[in-house]
Amino acid sequence: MKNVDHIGIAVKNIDDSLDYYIHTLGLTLLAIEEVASQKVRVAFIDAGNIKLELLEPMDEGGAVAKFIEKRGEGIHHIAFGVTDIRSRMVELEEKGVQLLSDKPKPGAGGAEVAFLHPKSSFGVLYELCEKRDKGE
Ligand code: CMX
Repeated sequence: MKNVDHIGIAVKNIDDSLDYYIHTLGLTLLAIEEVASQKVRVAFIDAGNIKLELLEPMDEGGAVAKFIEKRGEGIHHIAFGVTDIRSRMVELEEKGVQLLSDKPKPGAGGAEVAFLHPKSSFGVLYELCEKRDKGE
C-alpha cells in the first residue's frame, strides 16, 4: 500500500453535513460527484495530508444506506492508494483476504476501486484505490 488516500464517512445527507466540515472545521470542499456503480453521492474534502470522502446513499438498498441503517452515520472505510490494483487484489487473495469483487470497479474521480471484506480485515472495510494518473 502506498498511502492512505482517503477516509470514507457515511452521512445521511451531504448538504446537511457540509456546513460542519467547511464552516465549522474550516476545511475545503474539493468536489461533489455521483458514483453510480456504488450508488452514492460523494463529497471530497481536503483535510491536509488526507482527504475525507462524505458518502450519501443514493439508493435504499446500497451498501452505505445499509450501513447507516445498521450503525448510524460515521466512519465507513479507509482507502489505500495503490498502483496496479489487479496485482494487489491477486496478492491479497493469495494471502487469504476476502475481496468483495473479482475485478476493480469504477470509483469517484475516475479511480478504479476494490474493497476488502471487514470480516477478513479485523472489522475494518478497506478500499484499494488506483488513480487514473497513477500519481497519488
Ligand atoms: N465497516 C466495518 N464493518 C462493516 C461495514 C463497514 N463499513 N459494513 C458492514 N460491516 C459488517 C457488519 O456490521 C456485519 O458484521 P456482523 O455480522 O458482525 O454484524 C458484516 O460486516 C456484514 O455486514 P452485513 O450488513 O450483513 O452485510 P452488508 O450486506 O451490509 O455488506 C459489505 C457489508 C462490507 C460486504 C458491503 O457494504 C460492501 O460490499 N461494501 C463494499 C462497497 C461499498 O462499501 N461501497 C460504498 C462506498 C463507495 C465509495 O467509496 O465510492
